[in-house]
Amino acid sequence: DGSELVDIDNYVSANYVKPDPDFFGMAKDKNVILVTLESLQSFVIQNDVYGEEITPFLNDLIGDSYYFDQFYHQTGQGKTSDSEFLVENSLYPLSRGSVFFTHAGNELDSLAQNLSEQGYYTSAMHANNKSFWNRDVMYQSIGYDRFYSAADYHITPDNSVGWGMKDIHFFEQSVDLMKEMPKPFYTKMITLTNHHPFRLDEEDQYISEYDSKSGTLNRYFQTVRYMDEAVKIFFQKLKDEGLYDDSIIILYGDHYGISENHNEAMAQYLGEDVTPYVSTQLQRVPLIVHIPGVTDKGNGEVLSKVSGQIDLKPTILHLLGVDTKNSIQFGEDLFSEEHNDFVVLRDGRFILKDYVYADHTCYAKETRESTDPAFCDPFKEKARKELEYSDKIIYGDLLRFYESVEYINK
Ligand code: GP9
Ligand code: MN
Repeated sequence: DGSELVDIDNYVSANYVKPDPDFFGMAKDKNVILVTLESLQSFVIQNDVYGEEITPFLNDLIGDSYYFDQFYHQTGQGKTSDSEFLVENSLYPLSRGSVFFTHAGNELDSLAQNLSEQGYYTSAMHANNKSFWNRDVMYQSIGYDRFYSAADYHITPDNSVGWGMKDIHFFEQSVDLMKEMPKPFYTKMITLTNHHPFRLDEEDQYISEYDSKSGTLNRYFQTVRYMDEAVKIFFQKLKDEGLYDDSIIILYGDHYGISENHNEAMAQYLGEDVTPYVSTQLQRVPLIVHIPGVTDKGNGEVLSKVSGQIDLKPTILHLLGVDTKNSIQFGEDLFSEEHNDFVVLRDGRFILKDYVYADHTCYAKETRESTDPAFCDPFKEKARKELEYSDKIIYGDLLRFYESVEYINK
């Protein structure tokens, strides 16, 4: 009957952070282009392989954007689909499996639905088979007006590699599709080339391979470099086609690309052992919020707020001037002055401003060594509760009862 939702609603309401009036509505009525960058981790940003920049375009773009350098992925086994779930709903994914498969019929209060109510045309764009990750089913619950999948793209052996269409072609064809969309639109694009096992045609290799015992890590830098080139071409095409000025572009990494199986090679690249502390810090993924007319022309800023994918939904809605006070959400607006430096990963690890809790140990960021557990202890219960409440919503399909809970509280 939804009585369980009352407790959760109270918890969420108590944790609501109010938007900064300078940011609220800053991008009102602009198109929203959300770009999911496959397997992109933060450690490659402003970094190099044998002197060659790995992400030259993104490095420049960061200077023209709000860049969040302490932003974490919070995905589990559902990988890309988990990141989509987090961003659309500001709920945690599940500890096992993918919500996209296990609870595809749930009632949601998604970003797409919220934007539809504001008159936006909403869609997802991904040049893969529509049923991968059960997207064709789950996207109906999320409520997109349209899913541009493999069938909507011109895919040939020539413009494909590995998993499917190469990102450069994906971005080019997507801009052509965007031109036809009713305005304003919200679209979520999902790239594909920078995916394990990170294979590229020779002509697409802009930098040389790394040299370690892990072929995966060695090739990863090259496919990241290719994806960077694709994003550069995408921005140019948005400008050429007149879509750039009326849009905001938000790019984020979906999850790690290099698993713990490659710790030895990673240690060689990083020049330090991959301890549980380092491994947790490697779960950072880039978040770049680019707002033409605001952050471009060198007006960017690096924001070191400890945050995660769960924070994106309220952040985006507030930028567009949409209130989220009555939403069931676990994230906090990243531009709010009240945003808390706290993020919970799906496996229960959590990160604070000065501490990292991993492997049942409290680490100090300053020393990168274990420290007095008392620094982490007060947050254990909050981390546990967040995951538990979010799980309850999913398992009980509790958002079905949301309208009535709102009624009870009034
Ligand atoms: C597949 C793509 C990759 O369509 O989203 O999925 P992943 O393996 O990264 O979850
Ligand atoms: Mn992925």
